[in-house]
Amino acid sequence: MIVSANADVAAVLYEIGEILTIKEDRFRSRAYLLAAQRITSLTEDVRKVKDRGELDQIPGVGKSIAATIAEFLDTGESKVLEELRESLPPGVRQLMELEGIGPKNAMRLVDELKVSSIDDLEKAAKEGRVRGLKGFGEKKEQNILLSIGDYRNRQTRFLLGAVLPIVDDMLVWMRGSPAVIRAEVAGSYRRRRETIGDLDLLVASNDPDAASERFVSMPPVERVVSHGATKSTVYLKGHLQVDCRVIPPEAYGAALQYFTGSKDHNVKLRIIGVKLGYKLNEYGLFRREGDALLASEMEDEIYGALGMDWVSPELRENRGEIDAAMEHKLPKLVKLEEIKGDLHCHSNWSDGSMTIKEVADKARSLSLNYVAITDHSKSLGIAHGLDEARLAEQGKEIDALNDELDGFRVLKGVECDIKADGSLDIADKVLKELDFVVASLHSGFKGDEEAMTTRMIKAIQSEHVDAIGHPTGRIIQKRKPYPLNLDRVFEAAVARGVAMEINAFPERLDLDDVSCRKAMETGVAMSIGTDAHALNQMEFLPLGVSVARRGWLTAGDVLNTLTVDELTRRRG
Ligand code: DGT
Ligand code: CA
Ligand code: CA
Ligand code: ZN
Repeated sequence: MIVSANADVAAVLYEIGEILTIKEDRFRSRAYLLAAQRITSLTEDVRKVKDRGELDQIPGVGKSIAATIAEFLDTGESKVLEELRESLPPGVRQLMELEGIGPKNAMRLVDELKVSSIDDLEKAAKEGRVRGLKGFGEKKEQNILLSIGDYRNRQTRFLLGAVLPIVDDMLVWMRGSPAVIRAEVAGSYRRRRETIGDLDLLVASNDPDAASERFVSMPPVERVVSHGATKSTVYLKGHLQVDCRVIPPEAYGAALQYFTGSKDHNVKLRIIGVKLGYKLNEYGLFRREGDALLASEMEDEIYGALGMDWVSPELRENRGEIDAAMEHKLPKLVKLEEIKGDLHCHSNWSDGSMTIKEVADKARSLSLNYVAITDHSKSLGIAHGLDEARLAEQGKEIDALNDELDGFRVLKGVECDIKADGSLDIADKVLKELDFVVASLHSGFKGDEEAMTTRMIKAIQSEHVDAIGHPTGRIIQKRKPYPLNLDRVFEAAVARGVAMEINAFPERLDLDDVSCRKAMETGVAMSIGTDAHALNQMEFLPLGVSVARRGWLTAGDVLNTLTVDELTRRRG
């Protein structure tokens, strides 16, 4: 069974036809609309027709439309359509972003209602002005409002950490169906971007109807937007959109490659394919002459046939990974299994909700060998920050616990506050006795770049710091990083052997992937910490590892891959 491309091709031709109608290019518009109809009613897969070189023999399909179809089948895009879309007034183009609004209706709405944006249209629909238009009515007006809601939700992105558990459940559900051979989520999720626009679920199946049915009947589905045998879209609770594509098993690797993206990575890959005389699309890698299939079932076969090593999804951002893959010089990315401990964790001694014993047990259940208890220090009054005396007391509890534990170590640490002048709020002689000192900024973010950088560097140069916690202070979608000259910070960190943290808390992921890579290239060591304040937050560790991988880090770049002894020796 091969999924037919007919519906996708027809949709492209139809849209071209409609835009040409608006442009009063009657002759061409009729030709495209007619061709769209022909393709829709074609009983054979249009790709087979193309393979035989007989596209222009389909009634109603001439040479230029055949070329448009061939281009779309090869590249997934159409230059004619792109250019036509570009040529429309901005208001019309914006309205076409709405599900169910094509070029013709968009143009009519703009003309007859004098609206020029989605905001205008929403207002008009709410005031009941849309239903009066010929051929619209109350039902269509309601649908427009629904589409506007969906559009708005598409603009919001979800935190990777919030999406991970949803995906786990979804995959368990899908794999529970006998019709499902493989199920994975591609797109930005597979690349582990810090935020996710929508989920792109790919299912391998020989029974697309059953697989699609399974998908739309998932428990958390709130609304089914569209439901077809090969492509369906739903909204989950909280308005997370999921697109599901059902693919024949023999083309699964090609689809996985295509829909993992990023778009920029794929564009570069296709250019390489063209140079080799190949073409690459969501159905496979083919020889341009004669269309012989070179690879499609497994993703690594596609990269292999292009003369490249398989590229980890986290690297697929067109940031040099393709050249590295061609030269067989991709980094051996750090793996979750190589992480031996969590280097930033709170307890109920400060503002955490768990006892140190609970933290240790949880860390063991996550297959870790150690965990650093890094509670807040005294400046953070609201977090019940610890002073020197309470730190000493906590140390005794940790010693006693370590005596009981076998093959696991709780490290004595602190998340020490960096004061306004860059000094630390715990005495040096106390810090000296600890196993792991994280220093963080928690207030006074208003300084300019020079002031903030100087303050940070002073903290790095203090005697007993091991790592700088959440180095830029950003909160995703909520707070920008404070101004810092990271180049200077990284240089100071290298000089003193101080690590920069990858804070794995979903809202933080700080440093981010790009800065992480820059730090690594400067020679900075990185530490990963969950910053857990509750037991389940210790499960954020994989998020930190994802950032590290997106930052091209290897095990050697990450302190958490060291054993306790190696860590202690490093501290000197
Ligand atoms: P997101 O959803 O905004 O977080 O980001 P992505 O990367 O998941 O983007 P999405 O969902 O629009 O598409 C998933 C992947 O599918 C994308 O990374 C590349 C591929 N793709 C989708 N549409 C196109 C297209 O029109 N042309 C090309 N070349 N690739 C596409
Ligand atoms: Ca996506
Ligand atoms: Ca998508
Ligand atoms: Zn902190």
